[in-house]
Amino acid sequence: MKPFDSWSGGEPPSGWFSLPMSQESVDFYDENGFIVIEDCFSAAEVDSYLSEASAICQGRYGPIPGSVPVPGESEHEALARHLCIHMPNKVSTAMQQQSVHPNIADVLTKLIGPNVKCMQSMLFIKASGKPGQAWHQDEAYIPTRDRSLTGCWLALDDATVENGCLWVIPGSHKRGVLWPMKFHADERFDCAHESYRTPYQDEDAVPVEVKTGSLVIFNGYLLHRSLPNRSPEAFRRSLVTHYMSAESLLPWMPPQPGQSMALRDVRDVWMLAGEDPYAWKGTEEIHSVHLRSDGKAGCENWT
Ligand SMILES: O=C(O)CCC(=O)C(=O)O
Repeated sequence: MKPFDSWSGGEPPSGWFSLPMSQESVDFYDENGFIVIEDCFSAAEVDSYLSEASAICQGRYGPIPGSVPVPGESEHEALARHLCIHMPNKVSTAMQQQSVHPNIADVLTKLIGPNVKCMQSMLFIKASGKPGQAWHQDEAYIPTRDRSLTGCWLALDDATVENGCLWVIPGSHKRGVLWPMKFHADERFDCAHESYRTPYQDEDAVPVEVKTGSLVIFNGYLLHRSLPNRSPEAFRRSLVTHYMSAESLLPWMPPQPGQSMALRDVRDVWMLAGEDPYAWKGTEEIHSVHLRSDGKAGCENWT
């Protein structure tokens, strides 16, 4: 399998991959840090997640802190008020079930190992004019210790360069280096911080244009970003879930006083596949559904 940048013709690959996972797709992932599985979810499944997205944005599953419903607003207007909702699985049974879908299990048990747990979901609505997210590595947000963090990005609409698809730097996961992050003032991007001091240029990136129902799978060390939605009216909706090996502890938050940093293990997790070697610890409900800011308010510098 050749690395992405040695494909001839300068065109993005047209075929991507499909289920069941082939050795070729595993090799492509190892080399490039991402793969696309086309038709991973059916049209009916995608429609059900879109209905759930509307219900969540309209407040039909209860209030989302920071989201204020406008009396009489249309479904379109309710959606358009939101850039990204974190942890929609905490209020939507369908989205919780999506996070443990057998097709995701089929893919991730081949990429991560037999025992895989999930710790996060995010629903991007990204209406026309809404910003993208600057260059980053997901591992800088979710530390997994063994570098097993893997993102699964499900396209609920066709994702194009115009409406703000993902861009990735193929192979940027391979060094295993976590680059520093800082606040940025770039209006193209939301509040999330930006990786810097990396050895890569914007020109090294490729767009990941995918059809509805495709799943983009990417390594937690892969540098990726998205640009604003420049289409006149289309949404660019996606459902993103994050996974890691169940053997690895998840030090996502600082330890309590008296707790060891080395043994810190956030247990707001659920199993995708296999066995949880730490099942004896039980699980906890820490996170709840919440909004991501689409502006710069509250952003601070950190490295
Ligand atoms: O979908 C986007 O616009 C950004 C998603 C992303 O960067 C992520 O899920 O880590």
